[in-house]
Amino acid sequence: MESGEKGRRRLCRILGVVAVLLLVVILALVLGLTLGQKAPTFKATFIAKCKAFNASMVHEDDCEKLWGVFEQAYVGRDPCEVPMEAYDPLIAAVPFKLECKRMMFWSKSKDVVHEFTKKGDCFLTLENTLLGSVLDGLTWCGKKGSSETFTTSCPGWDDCVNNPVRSFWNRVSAAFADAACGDVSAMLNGSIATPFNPTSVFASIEVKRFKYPRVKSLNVVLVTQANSVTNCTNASLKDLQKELDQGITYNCKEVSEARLEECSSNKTIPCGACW
Ligand code: N1C
Repeated sequence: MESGEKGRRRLCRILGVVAVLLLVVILALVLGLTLGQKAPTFKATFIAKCKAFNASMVHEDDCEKLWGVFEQAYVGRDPCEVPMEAYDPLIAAVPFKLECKRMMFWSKSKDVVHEFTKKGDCFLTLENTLLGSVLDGLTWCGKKGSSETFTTSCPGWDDCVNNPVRSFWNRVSAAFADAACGDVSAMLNGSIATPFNPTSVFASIEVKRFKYPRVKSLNVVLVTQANSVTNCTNASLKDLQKELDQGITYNCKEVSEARLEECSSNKTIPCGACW
């Protein structure tokens, strides 16, 4: 009698242990799957955006190849030790072929400039190029001793200078500015006190790369709102003029955001006639 009771208790104990073990295995599997998905997810996003950019221009294999060149820049490295030169092979793999007169630069005006460029095909920003469109809005980094791409716990823009995202934008912006020629446009934000900020990518990288006579003029479009604090006489814009290579003509025009919206929606306004 007693031994039957003992046997049952033993069975219960064994069943309990088995149940706990099963739970642990299931948990490990689920965790393993979700953690393991992290890297393929970023890669999948990269490939999908690459293919979507211009299906006719970009061959499927090209996107796979490009991914390989891209990840070489930061994978296995300390995420604060990725200099902009790390992206040199990527830039060499995707040369910019652009039309001089249509290039549009910007600073602190990302939403309004893209709202404007996406409607018509007057101007091209870096986000209208393959690399710009694939990586816009993404965060990535590597880790020493790992071959993975991480999308969380990566250093922020100002956490360290040589982080993978900041170095990418610095390098690709430099290449974009090197490709600029003829009459170049830049949309700056008239709602802030310093539309030409020396720490911005536009001021610290792009403007310095505009060289006369390749670049003939820089046309600033200062986007204003009803209560804008800044106009074309702003002190930072004087600094911009001083920065320009001798020979490049400088122009500045205040254009209200409402007027830009009107130009975006009204197709009868010809290209470049908004200001
Ligand atoms: O620092 P910014 O502006 O002056 O940089 C904008 C300038 C543009 O002319 C672009 O050619 O530099 C290029 N550029 C991008 O195209 C771009 N797309 C997305 C620079 N940065 C870019 N980003 C992200 O915006 C980037 O991650 C960084 O954090 C911001 C910089 O925007 P900003 O300060 O308004």
